[in-house]
Amino acid sequence: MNRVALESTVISHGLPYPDNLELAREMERIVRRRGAVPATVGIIHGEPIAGLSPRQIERLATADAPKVSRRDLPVVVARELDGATTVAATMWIAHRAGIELFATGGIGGVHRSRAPGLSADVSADLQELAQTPVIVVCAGAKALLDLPATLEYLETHGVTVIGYGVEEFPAFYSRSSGLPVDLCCNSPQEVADIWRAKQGLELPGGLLVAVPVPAEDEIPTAQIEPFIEQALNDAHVAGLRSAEVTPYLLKRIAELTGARSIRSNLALLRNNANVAAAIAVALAQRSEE
Ligand code: PSU
Ligand code: MN
Repeated sequence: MNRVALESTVISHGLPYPDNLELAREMERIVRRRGAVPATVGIIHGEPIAGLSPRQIERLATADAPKVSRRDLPVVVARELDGATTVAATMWIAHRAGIELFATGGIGGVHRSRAPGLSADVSADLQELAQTPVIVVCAGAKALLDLPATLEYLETHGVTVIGYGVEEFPAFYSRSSGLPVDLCCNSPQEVADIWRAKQGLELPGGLLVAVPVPAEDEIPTAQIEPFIEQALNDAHVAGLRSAEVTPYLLKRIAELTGARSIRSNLALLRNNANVAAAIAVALAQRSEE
């Protein structure tokens, strides 16, 4: 089955309306055009759904749905609430629905630590990659995170990190981070081979495919870094904790960088939908052989 999961936290919390709704629809169109089947994931009235209807997508794009990561799943289900799923929660729901591919923008990671003695804020996305068998296609992770620590965490937990056409881990708005990936794949078939090998070995967990933002929409590191510093400082001053941190930082960076960061964000999401769909099609062909 060549289905591709798409997440909903990016719709509800990652992009402003109406860009978010337009993008959610466009990612589905891109996946279809490539010959795969889109399944936008979210929670409606306490029901986890892999394959939201257009009306349900519109609802998550316009209503103030809470951000739902793994630990929040039982709460929104018990209380019959709507929820916008993070990478972690989307992976879990996608896997239960039998979906192997998932396209997103940026994954969560290990945050840069702000104060000595304060324990690190580590996204549940990383732990999910360690245990749930889904291929996650992303543009790396934002440089507001501690990228070296994020990659170390993935290594410790046995998650192979593939650079799609690149040798360096991309940093979301920027194509490079100075940090090497585990290997470079240049085609969807190569990724499919590694996935099938992983399954053959019965290794648990997912695979991370990092695709750099298209060159024309890149914001180079030197240009984005001052804004990241500013956003981190503001978050520190505001005293944010836990699940509030990432949405706050994303919103603040978008405010500070304006239309340019949104354009970059939209471009990489579309690109990732394309790559994920191509891998889904390659996997389906392998299964037929
Ligand atoms: N990074 C981005 N855009 C996003 C997110 C992260 O550049 O939209 C969202 C994703 O849904 C991701 C979540 O799974 O934030 C991570 O949140 P936390 O760090 O609280 O685990
Ligand atoms: Mn966190």
